[in-house]
Amino acid sequence: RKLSIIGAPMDLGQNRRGVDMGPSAIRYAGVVERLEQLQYDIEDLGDIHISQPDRKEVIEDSPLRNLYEVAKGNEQLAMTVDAEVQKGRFPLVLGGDHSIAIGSLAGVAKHYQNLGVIWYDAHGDLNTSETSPSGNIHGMPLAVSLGIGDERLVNIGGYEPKIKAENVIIIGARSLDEGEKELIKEKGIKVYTMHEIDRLGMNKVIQESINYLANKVDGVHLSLDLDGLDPQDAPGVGTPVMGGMSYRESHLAMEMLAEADIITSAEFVEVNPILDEKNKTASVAVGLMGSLFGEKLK
Ligand code: DIR
Ligand code: MN
Ligand code: MN
Ligand code: MN
Repeated sequence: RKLSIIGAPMDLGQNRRGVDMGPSAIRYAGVVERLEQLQYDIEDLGDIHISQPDRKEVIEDSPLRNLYEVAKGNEQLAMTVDAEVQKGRFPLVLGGDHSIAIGSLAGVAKHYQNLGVIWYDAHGDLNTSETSPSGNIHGMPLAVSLGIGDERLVNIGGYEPKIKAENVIIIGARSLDEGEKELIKEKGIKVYTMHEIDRLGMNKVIQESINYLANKVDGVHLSLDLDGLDPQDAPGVGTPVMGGMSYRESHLAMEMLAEADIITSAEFVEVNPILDEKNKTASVAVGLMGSLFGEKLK
């Protein structure tokens, strides 16, 4: 099994500095060593380049903060991810803020007819420039990947849409904006909010999710935002929301996905070491990767 690690040190999709150091924090927490123990052929490709906005020209002509730099970084990421998938390697992308899912999915989705997506997050990331309360692109990548939003983001990688609404599952939502709720209804997107997770339990939620995608998709991308976890377990994130999925619920989810052997690409995003407690959140991320890549099955 071949795995390529790609760092995406992006912090321009939101307004808290430090999440660009996420890839370093995750490497420092031992991601390569941890996954090497699982008999993976691992190549760490290092970080893609993110250009910084020109501070002399503060262009506020768009409700999308840092649109040009976010788009450029994601074009770069899409090319890198595409090349790894082409080589038959599993792309594991380390964020960076969640706007990098635009590039990951642009690189991956062209290799599939029906790519499934599991979006593990406190948020829906289904905003557009019209519905966004913040102008932050990290609140938009799922909408963009569905082909909804600014063309300069939607067309990254040279095609659209990347994914279909019926192949998406959101898990852990507890902070959805009005426009996001409308889009979920309109598109019939499958969502397990914290309410459903409390009622059904994570075991049932993941079983149902696997069944929902089975016979429908030819690959599944896992997009895991660390703020999906409860802030007690993952404090180093830019937009924490109380009442999240626990450390154990999250491990169970990863273990079940490993057992089902359905995940074909993944990203772990929003680790911000500046807001963290002694790199705890990066360590949690690495532990979850261990479970996702089959530690329990070994
Ligand atoms: C909010 C926050 N819905 C926004 N989104 C976040 O700005 O669009 N996504 N934090 O991860
Ligand atoms: Mn290709
Ligand atoms: Mn997110
Ligand atoms: Mn989030």
